[in-house]
Amino acid sequence: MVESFVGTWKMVSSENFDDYMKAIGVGFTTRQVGNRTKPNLLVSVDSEGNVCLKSQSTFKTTEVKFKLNEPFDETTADDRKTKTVVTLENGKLVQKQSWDGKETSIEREITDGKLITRCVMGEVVAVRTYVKEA
Ligand code: DKA
Repeated sequence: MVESFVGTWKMVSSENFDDYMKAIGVGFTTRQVGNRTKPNLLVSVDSEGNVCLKSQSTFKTTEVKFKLNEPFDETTADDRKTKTVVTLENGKLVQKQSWDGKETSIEREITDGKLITRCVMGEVVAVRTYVKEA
């Protein structure tokens, strides 16, 4: 259920994110900022099933609103214009972004009360861990 993701999450660790950003084509300057930034992720869902993922940081705040399984247009923090669809697969919230013939996925799951985010581009995987804010 998407409800288990609802709340405010604070990033506490990030592994291999520079390689992931390189793999999706993020330039040097934005990667420098991306590597230093510790975003908060706000997840909410309304009574009609509209899900909102808001990533807040000193670098940039981005927000997407969508219904599960329904494709939508997304502008990412690094300014890619993607066709995105989010699905729920065995408890994992899977955000697939397609642009310029490429595809990446951002997979989120709750493990031991933490929100684990895996950013996958081909063989390259970054793992970012978020904990719930009190
Ligand atoms: C996350 O939610 C991962 C978000 C992936 C963003 C990719 C582009 C970042 C460019 C600074 O932690």
